[in-house]
Amino acid sequence: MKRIITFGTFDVFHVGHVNILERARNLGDHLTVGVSSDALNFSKKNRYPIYCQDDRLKIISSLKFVDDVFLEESLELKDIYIKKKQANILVMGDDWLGRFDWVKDKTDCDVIYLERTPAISTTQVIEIVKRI
Ligand code: C2G
Repeated sequence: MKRIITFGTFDVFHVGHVNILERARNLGDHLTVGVSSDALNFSKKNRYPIYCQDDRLKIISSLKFVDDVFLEESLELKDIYIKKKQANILVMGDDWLGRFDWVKDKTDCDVIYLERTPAISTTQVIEIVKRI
């Protein structure tokens, strides 16, 4: 059984999020998703997500190709989460290309970066809605 893990904020959920989660799940038999906490987002972007962490966890856990969710509290704890969840492959979008290669040295987990879905992002959706 091949276990996949991925991470993200998944704020203002959109089709780019669906696509990466679906493709991640298709690489194996089980998909765990680490959903970034509100505090982690604040520390990275200096603002809180539009949707709170409980709502984002609920949305992600309701998807048919997601088997398990948990809160990601730090970007640097990936090796700990991977060992705990017994993941074989870490999947990230290619906006993170190379950023989590260090995980390969600390765990038995492979790291794969998948192409992002073009022309959609949470930031873009927020900007469009602001202008309406
Ligand atoms: N994504 C994508 N295509 C888009 C937008 C996003 O494939 N058009 C992917 C990203 O590459 C990422 C995932 O969807 O793999 C979640 O994206 P974000 O919510 O923007 O996640 P981020 O804030 O980058 O948090 O530990 C890593 C962080 O938790 C990632």
